[in-house]
Amino acid sequence: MLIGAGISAESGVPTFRDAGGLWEGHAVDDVASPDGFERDPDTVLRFYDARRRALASVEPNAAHRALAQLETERGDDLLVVTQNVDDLHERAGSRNLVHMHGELARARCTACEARPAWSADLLDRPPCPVCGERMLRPDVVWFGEMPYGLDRIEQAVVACDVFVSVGTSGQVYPAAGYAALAAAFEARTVELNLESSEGLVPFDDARTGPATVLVPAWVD
Ligand code: BJW
Repeated sequence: MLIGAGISAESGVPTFRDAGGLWEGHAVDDVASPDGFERDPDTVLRFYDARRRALASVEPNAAHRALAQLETERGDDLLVVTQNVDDLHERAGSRNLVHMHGELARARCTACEARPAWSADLLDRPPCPVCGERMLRPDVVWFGEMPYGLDRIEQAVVACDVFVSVGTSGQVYPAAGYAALAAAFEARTVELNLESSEGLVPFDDARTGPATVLVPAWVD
């Protein structure tokens, strides 16, 4: 399953590109690129500190819970690949999970590459618990950076029987290419989204509606 921001929208986590989304008030390059961080680290750290704090007041929804339930039935046959940096899948109970664009709950040290839990607001520049340098940044994947877990993800995509895309606009690569890759390896492809995305190839089955309705129905 490939997951995007749409699955967490009904929990109150804003998407990126929808009306009212996160990118509406920000130039993407300012807050989601290594150059933006170099130019103005405080603005970027404030943006991620605020998003991390906001996570404390949201809860997993029926779509996250349905996927966690599916994992209890299917075990390792189900891999959830999320582009989201929130922790709502874990809080719902999913364990077989890849956060390909990183996690708000972690920081990354640009001095020693440690990925400690994000225990204080980064704007205060806490020292890295491993090397002591004050070089922590959000552990998220910005444009131009390599996403996490690509080998594991690609192995799963080419081997799966069914590829399901949930709540992603399909505009960001390499994730946006996975449905076409799965189709090339003869998987059945399914999209569950509020509005159809315009992918590289059409999905075999495209269902439109809110994730909290579509995902539990699909799992049943
Ligand atoms: C609902 C709903 C409800 C709403 N129910 N649904 C090939 C071609 C062209 C360019 C490239 C290419 N390959 C690489 C690139 C460059 C670049 C890229 O893709 N650029 C494009 C903009 C063109 N990619 C990269 O730089 C990536 N790295 C990379 O490629 O490394 C080299 C490499 C080479 C070869 C192989 C592999 C790698 C890195 C991308 C990093 C993306 N980072 C961000 C920020 C993360 C940190 C943060 O959270 O701040 O990730 S950008 C942002 O977009 C975030 C998201 O994960 C990502 C995807 O967004 P998503 O989830 O799709 O959200 P939205 O808002 O776009 O859509 C919401 C959807 O929900 C909509 O469809 C709604 O309908 C739906 N929805 N409510 C169900 N209730």
